[in-house]
Amino acid sequence: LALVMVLAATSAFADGLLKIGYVQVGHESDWRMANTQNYYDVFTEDAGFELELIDCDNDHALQLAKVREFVQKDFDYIVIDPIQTAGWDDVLKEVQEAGIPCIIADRSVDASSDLYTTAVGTNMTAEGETAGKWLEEYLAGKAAKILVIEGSTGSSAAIGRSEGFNNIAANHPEWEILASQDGDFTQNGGQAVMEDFIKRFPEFDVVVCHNDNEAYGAMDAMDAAGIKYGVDGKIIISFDATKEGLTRTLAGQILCNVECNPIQAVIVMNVIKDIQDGKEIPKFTLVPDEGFCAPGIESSLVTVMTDEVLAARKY
Ligand code: GZL
Repeated sequence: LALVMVLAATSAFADGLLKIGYVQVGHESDWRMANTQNYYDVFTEDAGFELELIDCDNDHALQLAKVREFVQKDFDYIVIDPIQTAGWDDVLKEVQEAGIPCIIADRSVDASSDLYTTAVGTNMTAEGETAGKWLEEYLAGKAAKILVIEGSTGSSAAIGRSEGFNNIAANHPEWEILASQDGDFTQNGGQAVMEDFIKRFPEFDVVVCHNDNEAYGAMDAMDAAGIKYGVDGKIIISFDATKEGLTRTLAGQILCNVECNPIQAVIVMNVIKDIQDGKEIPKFTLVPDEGFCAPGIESSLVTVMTDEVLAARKY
């Protein structure tokens, strides 16, 4: 039995590759596809890794099950991008008891940071505040009726962006948030919510979309209803600043687009290497991002889009 165990142990490391299990949110948006591709580009065998990435198709229960599977298969590292913030304590304890380092990436969990090794991600509340501050600057005291197409309910991205935007809106009694509804970070979701909003609210000035794909859906709905948007129409604010999102910002269709950088795999890989080298690692590593606005708009807060800015974008 001992010989068998030794052989088994050596076979696990025979190829010398670190086995990384990544439990991914899904494939709901351009941002998500860029994030997934980035992990495949970085965690290669040449770089010393064997990556298994599971697309959990926005199914929280499936995420928990796949993490437990990775524990059974004795992965060297488990990386989790949590669909929702709630419900992670038990499975994180199981990962910890199995002695497997666990990295929370992109979105965050409502669990004690004692339950995982470290986290890597953006500051979603700051992203929401950037959007609010840009609107504050653009409206310059004018009143506004605001509609919000939120991201997936319960996700740290939707929670953070709403919290940040509302932090700024709280200072503006002349702003009226008419409604806020979940568009699930998809183009179809954004279109369905916007169609409902158009029926319910004949008067509105601003549509805040929690990601670019929702913004495209909102534009589809407004096009179908003959509603103009852009510098001479409704103000569309979006998040993610993907290549297509910034193309539409440069075209003046989206007036403000707040980046959330999906290119996070190298940061996660460097954290893993530091753990391998026994280095002290921080509990959180911030992925920096910035904001953009359409040409012709003066702003001290965000970058004004130009052809050069768009050409330099990587995703
Ligand atoms: C944000 C990320 C969000 C993106 C959406 O970090 O989790 O999920 O904003 C994606 O495009 O669906």
